[in-house]
Amino acid sequence: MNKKWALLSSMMASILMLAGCDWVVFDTNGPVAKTQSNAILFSMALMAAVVLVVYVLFIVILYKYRASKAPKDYEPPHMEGSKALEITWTVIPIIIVAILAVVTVKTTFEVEGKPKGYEDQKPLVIYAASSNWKWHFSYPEQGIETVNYVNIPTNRVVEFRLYSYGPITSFWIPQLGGQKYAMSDMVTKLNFVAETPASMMGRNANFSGEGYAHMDFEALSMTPDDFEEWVSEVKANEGKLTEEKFEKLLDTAHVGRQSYSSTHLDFSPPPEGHHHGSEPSPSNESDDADNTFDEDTEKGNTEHEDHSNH
Ligand SMILES: [Cu+2]
Repeated sequence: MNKKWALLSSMMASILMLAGCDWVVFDTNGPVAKTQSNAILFSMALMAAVVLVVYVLFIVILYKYRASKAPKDYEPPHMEGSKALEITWTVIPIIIVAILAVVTVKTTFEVEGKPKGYEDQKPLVIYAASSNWKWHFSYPEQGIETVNYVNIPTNRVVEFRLYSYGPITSFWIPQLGGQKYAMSDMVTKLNFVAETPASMMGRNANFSGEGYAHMDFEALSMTPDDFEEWVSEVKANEGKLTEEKFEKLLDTAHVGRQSYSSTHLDFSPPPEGHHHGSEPSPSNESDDADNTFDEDTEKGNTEHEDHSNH
């Protein structure tokens, strides 16, 4: 009776636990999340197959070598150094690990590139910066900025450029794809496409301090028309984000949603191009270096990759 109860309650517990999860990683919206979700499912299937083989062998061997009616002094023939067996249990794990490695590397390169089917589209750039304990979203193309929510058009590549005004955080919208670190000293990039309009959960996935748990936001994908309409509404109705306002915002721990009709990118540029890396000491900063920086900015030459000489 006791055993039955134990079994029943453990079954109930797992059912409740499974019902409590919303499986958001597998509830994909767009090609990047789909690729990652497929890689996870494939790995789990392969591992399940290994577990299945082990359990079948376990049962077969338990049965085959159970206590028998053989005489007490019976000793089975001694086997040593079976080449066939040793090759088998060395080669099989190598094959399994090789398959997992190939799939993982292929997936990693695939999700780092332009999303499948959207290769020749110009991405919509959105800077996503974290500060204690908020997310700032700047749309340089549209000239608007939001706090703690991000709206994106569907069927358009969105290039999130991540950085932080504080400790390292991790930017994660599970339904769009995997997470990446946002750091104070360099910009990291994530390319996503949302294919259906949806309200998605986004959050900081890296413990960064006491307010970390509150660093969640809504990522709302909407049709391109709705997106354009929202952009013009923000431009028409919201105030400009001044340097003073932005500094005050950075210092405020918890804020709700905010919208502005300008971005902080001009007076507080992201750590990319010549803005990345540690601040040089003032004595090292010659006039010449300043001129180089200005020229680069004029050419729109702000990509990290373009700076090979520093
Ligand atoms: Cu660089």
